[in-house]
Amino acid sequence: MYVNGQLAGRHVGGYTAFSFPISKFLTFSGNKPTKAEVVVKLTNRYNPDIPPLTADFTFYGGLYRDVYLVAAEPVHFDLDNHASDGVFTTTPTVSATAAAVVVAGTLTNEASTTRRVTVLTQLLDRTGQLVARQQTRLALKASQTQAFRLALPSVRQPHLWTPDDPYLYRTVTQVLEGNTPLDEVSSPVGLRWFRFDAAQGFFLNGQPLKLIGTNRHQDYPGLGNALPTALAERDVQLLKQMGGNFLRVSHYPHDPAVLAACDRLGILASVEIPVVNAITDSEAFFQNCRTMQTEMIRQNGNHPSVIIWSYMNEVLLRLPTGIKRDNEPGRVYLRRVATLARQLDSLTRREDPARATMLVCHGDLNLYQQAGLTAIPQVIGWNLYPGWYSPDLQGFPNFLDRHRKDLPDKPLLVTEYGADCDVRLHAAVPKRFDKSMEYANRYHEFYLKAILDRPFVAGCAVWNLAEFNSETRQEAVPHINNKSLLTGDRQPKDTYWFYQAHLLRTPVLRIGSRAWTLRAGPAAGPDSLYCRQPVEVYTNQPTVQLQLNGRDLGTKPAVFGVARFMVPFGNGLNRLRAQNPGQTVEDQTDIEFQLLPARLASANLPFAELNVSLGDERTFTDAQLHQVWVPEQPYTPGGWGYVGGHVYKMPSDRLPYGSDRDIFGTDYDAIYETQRQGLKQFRLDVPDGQYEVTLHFAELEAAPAAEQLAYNLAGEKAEGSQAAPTARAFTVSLNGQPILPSLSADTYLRPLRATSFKVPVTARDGKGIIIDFTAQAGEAFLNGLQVKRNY
Ligand code: GCB
Repeated sequence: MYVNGQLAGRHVGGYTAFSFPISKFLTFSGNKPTKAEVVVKLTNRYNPDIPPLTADFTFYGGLYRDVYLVAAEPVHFDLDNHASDGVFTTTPTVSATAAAVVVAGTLTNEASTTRRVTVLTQLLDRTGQLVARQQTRLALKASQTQAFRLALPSVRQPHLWTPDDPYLYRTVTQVLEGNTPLDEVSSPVGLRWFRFDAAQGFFLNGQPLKLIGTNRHQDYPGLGNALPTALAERDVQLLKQMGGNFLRVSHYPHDPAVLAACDRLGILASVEIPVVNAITDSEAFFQNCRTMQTEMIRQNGNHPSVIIWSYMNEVLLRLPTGIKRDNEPGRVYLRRVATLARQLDSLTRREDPARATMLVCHGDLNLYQQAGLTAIPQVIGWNLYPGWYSPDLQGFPNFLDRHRKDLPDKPLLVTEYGADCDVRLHAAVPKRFDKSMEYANRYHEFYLKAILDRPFVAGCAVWNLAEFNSETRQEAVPHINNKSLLTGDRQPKDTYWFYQAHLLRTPVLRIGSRAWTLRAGPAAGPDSLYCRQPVEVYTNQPTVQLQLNGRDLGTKPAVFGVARFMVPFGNGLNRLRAQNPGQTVEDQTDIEFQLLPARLASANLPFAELNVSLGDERTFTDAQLHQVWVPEQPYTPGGWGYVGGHVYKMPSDRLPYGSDRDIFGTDYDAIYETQRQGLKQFRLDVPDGQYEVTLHFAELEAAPAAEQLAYNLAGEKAEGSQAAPTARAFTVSLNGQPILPSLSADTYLRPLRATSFKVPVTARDGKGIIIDFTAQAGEAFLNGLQVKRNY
């Protein structure tokens, strides 16, 4: 930062506050400073000495939090202590009958004469009544700084702070010269005590309390990291409304408004510095980590919501190039990581003995043990994704039980778990990595049960509260990580209601599918006028009764918070109403259903449009265009479907079908990421009339030339190999007319790029629409097909 052209100070790191004294750069007219120019220069260029080095979130830049100009009297509380308040309130002992409150800090005299002052601390209750006070007199010589420590008289019968009753006292600490206040700092005070127990979990104020909540990133669509504080506070409120009591502030300290909201709303919090995936073995990196940890603690330590300081996230996930867990450089690297962890852990315990230290690991227990990391912190956090990144959900409880056995003295938190959830995608038979809402629902049901069944698990934090930007991700929505309970614009997914049903004690009854109110599906049979699809109701009531357009669909028991119904949806508006038998709580939602005729020439249900995602098992709802894409099906006479071919599957053990590569030139990646290869025909036995056919293609089998990422802040190239485009050529004809005579890499099929063609067609003589695919080289393919009847 420069003031009037002179360097005032430098700060390293993008997630903690910094402050610089600027008085000496100012010019004065009398005792008023004349106009000054303050210039802040920032860079987010990759620097191996500054964490984070890599991570699954976008490293934005700029000054994105509040900036203050602080004007102080010559005698003031310390302004140069790592951008902290300079005054620290602690509660060394708290019980149900008495609480000790201590206020400590440093006073500075920048005047040229000795000043005699009083430092006075008052503890006030929520209504502003004085509870206790303490003061001390100090004489500060010119340019002297002096520490003070004021132990307030014990608070009798304290009103304890809990998630249900987050009662806040506050300290107001003043420097007075005679009766004139020169400076004042206040802090929230929550009187509570806690402990972690390896066998029994977490205790608050002597009572067991399962910590359940989420992680959060500071991210919002269209704003990046530059969130107004109101949005940061809203996130904490949404967590509270879900019934959560825990927030892992990941993977770096957030705006102070977040912890202030946690204090007010009764959310316990863990905060960490951004050491993610790997370290650099340099003194500068180690020093920067220590400074960040110190800044984090001093800037946030006054928040009673904080119970954990953490300092590494999955630090062994990405071993640097050439380093293997069992070679000599690997052993050296692991020792250095452990050295850094020990430094940060003991620094934290020194700085703040009242909070627990935590190190967060990915699910490779052997590796963290081998490195000696599991022995260092007071609590171990595990980020566990069995059933997502690895095949079997059962791996999750197995891992927890293994921790209990192998590390019997170490308290544990499940610091992350989650599954991608794209609210546009729905699967009748959900599969791992299909990104459907239904798979995420199953995943969370399984995980929460395993967590609740194990008292030794102190708590858990879902990854993540809301969707967030991650530039290098290539998913159904590229650059977005959607393992979350809320969409980017903070609309609840079904999983949010699921947790609410488990966590709130007030009656909860919510029809799920809030993000799936536009649906489509085929009629159950040639003369049928309905299609059965699932609807889930999230509740803490024993049973749920559901009505469809006023008609009773029966009563179902809620099993682990969910009552499941198969609803016969008719074409058009379907009003669902759910209630508990006592009718004390109810919910209602409208679902618009586009019923597709089983027989396309049906007079009862005239054909209007069909949108098909080939090689896909999911439906895709496009809220913007008000269209629903249905999964492919084989052709049957009278109906529609493909003839021949097979589902494309990228060589990956995770994806059940399709690809997860970013498809360029479209926002409909999910449609273009799946395809049917080798198909011969697509037929629709539509009645005679005038139609419009749109065919969608994207070559999935070759990687594109590396494209520069929009936020390529690390200077890395886009991921992916430079494989040559697949040799393929095919023609497409429509009702016997060649419409696309030469589709190949030389014409339109550029790798991972969306291409579509819209063609008018007349169906006549009862022959419907027949699209023929003829391969000259390789296999023909089709990703999506839309057919609309014009008249
Ligand atoms: C993790 C990381 C987190 C990622 C998450 C994911 O383990 O700690 O930063 O975003 O997994 O979605 O893969």
